[in-house]
Amino acid sequence: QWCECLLQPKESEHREIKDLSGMWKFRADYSPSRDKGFQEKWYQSPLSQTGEIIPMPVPSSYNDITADGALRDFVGWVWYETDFYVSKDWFDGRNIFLRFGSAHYNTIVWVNTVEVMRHSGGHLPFEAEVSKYFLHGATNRLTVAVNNTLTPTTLPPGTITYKNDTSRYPEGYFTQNIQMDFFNYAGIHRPVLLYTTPSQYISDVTIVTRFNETAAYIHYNVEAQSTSAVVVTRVLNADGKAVGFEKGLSGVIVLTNYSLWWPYTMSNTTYAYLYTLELTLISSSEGSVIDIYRQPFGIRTVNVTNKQLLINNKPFYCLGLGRHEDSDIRGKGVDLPLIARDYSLMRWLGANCFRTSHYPYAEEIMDEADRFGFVVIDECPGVGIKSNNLGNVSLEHHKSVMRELVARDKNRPSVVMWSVANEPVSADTNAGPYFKEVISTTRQADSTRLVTFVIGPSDYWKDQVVPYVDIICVNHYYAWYSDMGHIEVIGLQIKQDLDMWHKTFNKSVILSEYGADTISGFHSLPTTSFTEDFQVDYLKAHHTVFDVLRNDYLVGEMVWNFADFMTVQGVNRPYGNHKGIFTRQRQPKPAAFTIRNRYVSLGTQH
Ligand code: BDP
Repeated sequence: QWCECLLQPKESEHREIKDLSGMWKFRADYSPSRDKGFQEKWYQSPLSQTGEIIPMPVPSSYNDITADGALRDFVGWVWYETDFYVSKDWFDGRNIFLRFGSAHYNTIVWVNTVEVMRHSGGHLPFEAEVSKYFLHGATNRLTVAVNNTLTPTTLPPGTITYKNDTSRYPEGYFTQNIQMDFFNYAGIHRPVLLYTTPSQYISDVTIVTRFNETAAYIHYNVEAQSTSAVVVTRVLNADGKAVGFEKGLSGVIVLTNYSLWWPYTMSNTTYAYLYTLELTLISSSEGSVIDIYRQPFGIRTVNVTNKQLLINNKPFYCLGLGRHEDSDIRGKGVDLPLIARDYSLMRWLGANCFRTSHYPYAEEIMDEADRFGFVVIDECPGVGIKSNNLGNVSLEHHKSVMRELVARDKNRPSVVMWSVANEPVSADTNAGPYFKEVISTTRQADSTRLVTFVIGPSDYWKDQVVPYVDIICVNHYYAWYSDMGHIEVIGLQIKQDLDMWHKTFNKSVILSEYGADTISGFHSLPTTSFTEDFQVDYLKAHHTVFDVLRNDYLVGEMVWNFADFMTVQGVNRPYGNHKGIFTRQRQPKPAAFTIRNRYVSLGTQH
């Protein structure tokens, strides 16, 4: 019913976009079974006629909008509704796609009471062609039901526990146990768009680039929904000037004069050069233009050796960050001021890399990574996978999520690596065959990038999955989750462990997480855990050992985390995880200056 959404909606002379984002109507289904909305068919009448509604912004998580604790912790179906008009010009036979940037987690969509699509998975787009459901001369009603329940076969996985002892728990009491360290924010998280295409149109393009001393080669492959039309392709440089030309659904455009897409550095102003591939669909009988789509791309390659990560054949050292889509009030909802602020701060830090821990980030975020030259490890929501999550249903879903992720991000120069999971049970004997298949599916979808997963607390001699990856990513919390406060063990323990991962598998290593919870405003001398002073000492102790290892096999370091973020309630989570070098409001802790000093000085050496 829904497609593996390919092209990002873009306006052109032949395409229009109508953004349906705004204040929608909203109702959570608090009935014990959570299915009153389906029994009473809330999609058949205006939501306001079914019961009490509240205003709900789209995009946003719904959890932190109100003062209602039941809504914050809600598990089950919530209902959204909005009304809109469709312009009379749009009833001329063109396609009208209804596209959600993402909704968490299971979604069902009705247009004027007719179900038009369903989607499962929280962080990727989905769409359907819906023109035949729209009314002319009347308002159109869009109804959306979203369910955030995580199960052993969802990504991320979770479980529900029912407490039936009525002497201790109220009737119907249950908890959702999530296997990840971030709040299960839910709702319509990304913009909802209507966009049009002509009835014959360009539906996909894949661009792969390579280069040598004399030329760059732009391989492209277009899919067009047309029986007769031809495609004309032009390469436009960053000034919009045409520098290359080709005809046909696929081909190679050769540029003898070209600029590469380089990662961001403060000292070099020629980073992140972007071209545009302009695709024009032309009617072969009349010669008239039917459709135009413009796809940005960069010329860059990525390779790895046992001791180097190579971008454009030059060693790249990742000065990186683990991140989250997370902020006050809006939760995981797309927020452009926040996105702009985060990039401004990451550039101020001198960072050049981040991982989309622990799920695909909004396209609005990825666009800026392409534009600013941030190198991205693009992670799927495979976070917290345990032994009971390695079955066939999970595997099939995991594979289709990887295909959807590749379909969305395959033309982004920023993305150099796919991460299929964060801290799964990689020593489990079933993890080997499971991840072998997930990784090979990912490679089939895209053979031009590296594939990895991120290792949690695990032993190199037991691991079943590292043999299948291109690069080893390891998370470490020495002197935090073990030997707490003992900074003097960090250098020894990290070196010992990373050396063994490298020696055992003979692959390059990225230290993909290290960090310490730090409550803004806490101080102590001598330093002790949770204080701002300790966080500085803790990070610096890592840097001493990174400086030894980066001359060998270490190809990147990524501090956990860019900013404080919300989690479930827990005895070690005082209003969330506080390992940010910025607060949740994006103001610096002293550690931000420590990282900045380091990244700026290392960045200028490259
Ligand atoms: C790591 C997880 C990350 C957590 C972090 C922590 O990958 O999601 O937030 O630990 O405990 O193991 O802060």
